[in-house]
Amino acid sequence: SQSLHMLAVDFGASSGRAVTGAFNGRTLSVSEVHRFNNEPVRLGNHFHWDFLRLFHELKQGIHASRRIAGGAPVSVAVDTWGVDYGLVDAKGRLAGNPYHYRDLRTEQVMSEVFSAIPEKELFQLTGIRSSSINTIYQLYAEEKVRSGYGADGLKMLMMPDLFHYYLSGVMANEYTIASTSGLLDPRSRTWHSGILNTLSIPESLFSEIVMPGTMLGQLRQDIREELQVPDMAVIAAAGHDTAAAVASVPAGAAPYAFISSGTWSLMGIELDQPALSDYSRDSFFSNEGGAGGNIRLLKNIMGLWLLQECRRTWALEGTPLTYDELTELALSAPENGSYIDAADAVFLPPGGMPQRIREYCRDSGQKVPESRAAIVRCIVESLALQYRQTLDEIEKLAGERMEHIHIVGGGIQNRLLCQLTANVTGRPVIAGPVEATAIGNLMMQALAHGEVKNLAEIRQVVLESFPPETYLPEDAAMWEERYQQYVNLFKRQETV
Ligand code: LFR
Repeated sequence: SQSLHMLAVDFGASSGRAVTGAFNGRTLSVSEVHRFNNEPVRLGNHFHWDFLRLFHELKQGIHASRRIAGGAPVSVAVDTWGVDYGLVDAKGRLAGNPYHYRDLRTEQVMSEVFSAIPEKELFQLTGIRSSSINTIYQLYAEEKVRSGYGADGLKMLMMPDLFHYYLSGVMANEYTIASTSGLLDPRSRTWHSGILNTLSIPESLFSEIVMPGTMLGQLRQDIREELQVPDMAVIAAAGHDTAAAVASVPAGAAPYAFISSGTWSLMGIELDQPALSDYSRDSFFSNEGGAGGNIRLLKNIMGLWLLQECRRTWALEGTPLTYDELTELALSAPENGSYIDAADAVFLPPGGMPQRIREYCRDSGQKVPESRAAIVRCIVESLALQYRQTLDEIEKLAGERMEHIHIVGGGIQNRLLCQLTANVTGRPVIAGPVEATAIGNLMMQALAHGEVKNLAEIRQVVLESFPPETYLPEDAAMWEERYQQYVNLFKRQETV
């Protein structure tokens, strides 16, 4: 056939998928060939990703892709969540299993970092809000890195780069994923050597930054033989899942805000230049790197993590529920009117989520959501209210009104959340595509192959290939009133 066949492997924090794409020059069609769970492991006092298992799943995905109609893919690209990394020694061996960003070892070091570089200054230098998950604090907490002991020839590869290295043997730091580290200068888009020197993090850990859509190399011969697949190019597409998802927002010309909805909700806009004002910092925005080499100005909101964790707790207690059942519960819940600040860092670690939510409501002087139904309702409404607050902030930063909200990613399956987002923001919500991350990954590969020229062309392809669904605002007056209550409840406080 005439189509270009490609493979995207997308690692999310709770599951991963291998998706093949066929691009015929006008539209893309996708097909999932492998899906797997991503279950991090607590080992001793620490929390890790199961890297070897994940690499195995990646290979399973490549193997499964060889039988698709039209022939095996000509290229593969990996994207993952942000901020995490592996260290590779001079012999190419993985030096320790990568930590999970929800590991608590960074908590003590943040204040040490701030005494070397004040938090405000860090934001001015990097455009990244300080959060305990960021690579900068993780690397600072690594004995080996800062003592220099055993660090000879050590390289730091962010998760997608690490997968690409073990697939191809080529080391590179790709721009979008590197931008989540808190160690990049958002103006020059290079590693910030001033920060590295001040924190005694050796510059030798880092490789040159490559831009999204760069051909890295070929699949290693031993892997090709093991998996019985033909030659395949390995591409640094957009290594950060959120950057890939934003690349596939089917947007037209009108100003819009995006929400990439999954474990996290990432809400923001795209800019040519970083927004480094005090207002941007005080509203907890980050300037990350976009797939077009531009800036993604966005805020991390806890997202469906809140629901995932409640579901996990309830299953442990003997009540396993599907996400649809959870939504049914929320719909059946009586008006509760209790809210949480879904950007608050207290919700970051795993465990005991229903109880933490009850305590949060109690401590902020609200009615305590006792039943499961009341808790689910509280989560979903609180997310929508946080989106509204973030929209207000975005409009102030951009100096213009956003006409629509585009929501992409797995979270759009929660239709209640989509509708509430429209109601609370008073803007039409355009939902889809659900597989935004894999689609963005595939289209950035198409860009590397020279089949499309830029983000605008990619978005046109996505719009034609995956028609989105629109939710119109309802009950505007009621929600405006509730939003005012919400704003008064949570006058700015420390967040993620
Ligand atoms: C979403 C995401 C966010 C990042 C968070 C942690 O999957 O990549 O953008 O802040 O995970 O890495």
